[in-house]
Amino acid sequence: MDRETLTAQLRAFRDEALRELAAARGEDALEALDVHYLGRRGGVLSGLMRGIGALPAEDRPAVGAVVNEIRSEVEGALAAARAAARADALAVRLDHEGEDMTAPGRPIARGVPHPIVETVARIAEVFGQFGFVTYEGPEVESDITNFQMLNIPPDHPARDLWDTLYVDLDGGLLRTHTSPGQIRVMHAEQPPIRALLPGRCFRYEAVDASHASEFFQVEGLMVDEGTSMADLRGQLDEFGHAMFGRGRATRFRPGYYPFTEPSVAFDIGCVMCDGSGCPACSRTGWMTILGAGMVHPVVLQYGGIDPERYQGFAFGMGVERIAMLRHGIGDLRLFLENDLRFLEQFR
Ligand code: 2U9
Repeated sequence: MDRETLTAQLRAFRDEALRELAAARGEDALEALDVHYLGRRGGVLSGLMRGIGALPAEDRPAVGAVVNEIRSEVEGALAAARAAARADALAVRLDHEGEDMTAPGRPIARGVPHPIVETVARIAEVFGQFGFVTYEGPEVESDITNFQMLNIPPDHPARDLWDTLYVDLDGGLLRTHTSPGQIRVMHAEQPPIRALLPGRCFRYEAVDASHASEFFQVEGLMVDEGTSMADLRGQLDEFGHAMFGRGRATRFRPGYYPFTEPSVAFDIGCVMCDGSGCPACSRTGWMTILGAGMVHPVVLQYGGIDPERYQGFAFGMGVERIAMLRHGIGDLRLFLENDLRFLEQFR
């Protein structure tokens, strides 16, 4: 190998490499050409450089200078081609990914209050106008707070009114009504008390269209000096009219609860037939919407309140029943199924 031949081969290498670089498309293709022509091991230029060792010593510096010149020329062309390829790729990406500012927005799905939540809110609004304040109590209570302090001693026949679910924890049970919360309020507050207790309650039930093992209750409790049955009658009357219409008939009937004495059932004129009698009201023309009464003196005492000085009334209602009557819903299991076709009707 002589100097002229090697120099000619180097120039041919340069011309070919520059041609290939100019024709290459994409960063991957440029990477392959980089390895092929300039790779330290096995690259075309490395192979040519081995020829330098075979030249006479006086020729080597001149050929070495040619090698350096050609290497930097090819490296420069490669860097420029890489920059151009990156710019092309970015332009293509932006072309595909660019935001279309004229596209319509994606709708944001908005929820609706569950009909039970909405009904509780409406009940709280009506009684809120009489000064009732909403409290909440725990769902796990004890035999003492759920029964004994409400004048329902162990082994008393009244226990049969509540089929109770017990939990494996310190004799706990799932509250069968929100009444134990009222006991807590009496201990926490001084009269006058006007407390509203909404919440989930639990009973061991055979489930059907009008029974579930979990349901919502709202209870009210008023304690003050001189509170009477007339106050109860007036406030429930107003409640019945606010919830079911101004022209609605209302009535008290005698009832029984261990924690109130006397006790009553509060009825409204049937929402289906307006009082003339139909299957929905068993042809009586009346529907019971809640129970109530004057708080039993023993229960006041359990709440730390002196029954010689204070009187109180209490009432309790099943929220599902109120919601069903207000919206014409025939099966209370619908409230628990989370079926959007049902729930969206309350938007
Ligand atoms: C205290 C004292 C008395 C709450 C009351 C009722 C009558 C009543 C039922 C209605 C339908 C329960 O959901 S239901 O099954 N409740 O009829 N509740 S008086 O009396 C109380 C509460 C707390 C300290």
